[in-house]
Amino acid sequence: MSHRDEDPHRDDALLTAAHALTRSSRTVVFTGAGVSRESGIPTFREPETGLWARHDPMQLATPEAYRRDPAFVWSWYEHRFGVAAAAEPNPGHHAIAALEQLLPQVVVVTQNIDGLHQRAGSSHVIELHGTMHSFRCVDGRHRGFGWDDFAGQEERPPRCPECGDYLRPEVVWFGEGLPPEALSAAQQLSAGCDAMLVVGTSGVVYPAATVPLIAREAGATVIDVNPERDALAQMSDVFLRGPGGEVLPRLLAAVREHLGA
Ligand code: BJW
Repeated sequence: MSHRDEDPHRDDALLTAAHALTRSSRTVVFTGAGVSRESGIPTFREPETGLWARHDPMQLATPEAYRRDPAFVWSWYEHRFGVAAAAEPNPGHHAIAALEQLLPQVVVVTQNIDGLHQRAGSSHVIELHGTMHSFRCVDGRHRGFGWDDFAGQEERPPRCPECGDYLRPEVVWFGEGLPPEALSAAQQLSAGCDAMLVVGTSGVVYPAATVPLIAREAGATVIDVNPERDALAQMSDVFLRGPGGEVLPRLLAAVREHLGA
């Protein structure tokens, strides 16, 4: 397919994307922080508003940082989890969930930890960077604790109910491996999909960033939705410029129209 780089308000780019989706038997939706931006959750790398514009990732998102100052890192996550828990899925999340009702197989592969795809109704979600809803002790011997498991504790970070060591969120920090089953499922699905819808990621964090590259290499049609034209837009077949909460409902409507649904 020839490369498209067009305003989504011009019908041809949107229709090209909708046609690719309606022809697709296996579709992967690959998302990053941008898909949750319109829910009020900050992204990481955007100038001025991104989390890394105000905080040094090496002081907050590494196992070394947690060892050095667990109370500081915990308080930052507790704040972010509060913001995410109060947030609601936006029209972009809802449009992605609605695609499941229209296309034969849709799997969401997300780098986000906020759980908003699941709350919007997506039923098959692979979380590459973990989740804010689960905690483990620092050496990983005891896993799967929820907020209720330490609700009665005053100490921060809270202690593991099994071994008394500090708990930490089950998220993936820099230098840590991704959950192997999640990564391998994401890579296999990407290698076997017909279309990949990429939404709101800068595509600079590896190995997650290989997901659209694998799909592209395997011959899938890659559609990128982003307000900024970055490197992922360059390698995609169709670039729909704009925020996910605006572009995705329009894309959904075009898919519905094409299917007569
Ligand atoms: C909108 C929008 C709207 C705005 N609508 N869009 C190869 C090359 C180079 C480096 C490496 C490499 N391989 C590994 C590395 C090192 C490192 C890495 O990638 N570094 C690079 C950054 C240089 N990777 C790692 O360390 C990974 N681990 C690893 O490789 O381990 C090896 C190992 C193997 C085996 C055993 C042991 C070790 C781990 C990476 C973990 C990343 N973790 C974080 C934090 C997660 C927890 C938390 O949330 O706190 O994950 S960092 C952060 O970046 C977070 C995100 O998931 C991730 C990606 O960010 P994302 O989603 O792309 O956000 P942004 O802000 O970058 O972009 C937002 C986009 O949205 C922009 O494009 C906007 O324009 C757009 N947007 N509004 C749509 N409304």
